[in-house]
Amino acid sequence: MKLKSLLIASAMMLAPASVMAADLTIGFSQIGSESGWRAAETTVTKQEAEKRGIDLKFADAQQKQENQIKAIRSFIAQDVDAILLAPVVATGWDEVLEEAKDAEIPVLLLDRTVDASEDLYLTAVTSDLVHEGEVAGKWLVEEMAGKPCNVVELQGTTGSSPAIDRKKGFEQGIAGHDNLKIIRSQTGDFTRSQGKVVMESFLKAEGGANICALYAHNDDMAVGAIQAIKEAGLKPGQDIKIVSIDSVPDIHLAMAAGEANATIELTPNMAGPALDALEAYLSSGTTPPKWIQTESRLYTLKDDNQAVYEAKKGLGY
Ligand code: GZL
Repeated sequence: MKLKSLLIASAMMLAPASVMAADLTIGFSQIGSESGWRAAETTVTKQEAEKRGIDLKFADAQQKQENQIKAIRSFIAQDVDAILLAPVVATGWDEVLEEAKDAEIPVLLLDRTVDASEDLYLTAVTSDLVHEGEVAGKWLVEEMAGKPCNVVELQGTTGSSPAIDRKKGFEQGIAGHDNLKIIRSQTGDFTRSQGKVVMESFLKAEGGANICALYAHNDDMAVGAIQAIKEAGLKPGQDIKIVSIDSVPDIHLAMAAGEANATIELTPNMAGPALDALEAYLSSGTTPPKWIQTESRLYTLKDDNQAVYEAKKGLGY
């Protein structure tokens, strides 16, 4: 543990638990607000920091990696005690993470990973993104029960770890089931608007009758695609089956109406486990595992989706 962390640790060990985190100033470089899930993650992160009396410096990168790098450099200049980073893409972080390491400022990754040496971050709090894609694929295998099905795929942000891993997982999930064929796959950048635009292009290119299912890397793109499917005169959830990921309120509203079929839940609370790990590291030198995995669960039409919608709608999405 570096001198700076040692000094914080000794100060925190002398402080009563109630003020342990109160002295911390933490920088949070957030990707932006591209989806309902992202908005919820921001809300929950601010709540988790407030609960701990942490002074959170928030920076919205508007989906741009250069803005995240600028924010991290600003946090280093302010000599914050730690940095939370939700990395928009997986590559291009080595230099700025080295700068944070040289400044003895621990970096904790939220909801996405980076292609960089593990010694450049304290821990990554994410779901198993490959597993999420696999669950979606296996759901479709069961749903189609051997019947032929042409699948179109709305990928997340190009170069992001969820887009890479959810695509890989879905392909693993349908492997060996030749009745399922991915006929179109393109990024919708995790947004509703792009999800609608790209689904319109799929429908134009293929014709609705040739598309049996949509796999969207997040619910927001699926909600946008539902609009496109309706405008094409087709019934989403029936003419075209829809499976996506996040479990935001609006996908449960669509499922309650039979307009979507399945979603895999991603918790927006990545910050809670991250801040717990940070406090243990700073107060008693407990080094966390490099990966803290959050749980995922599948929701289908068998669930009470109206009740799930009601339960989730006030949670910052
Ligand atoms: C996945 C997360 C993704 C969400 C999207 O861990 O990074 O980013 O699934 C969000 O809704 O845009």
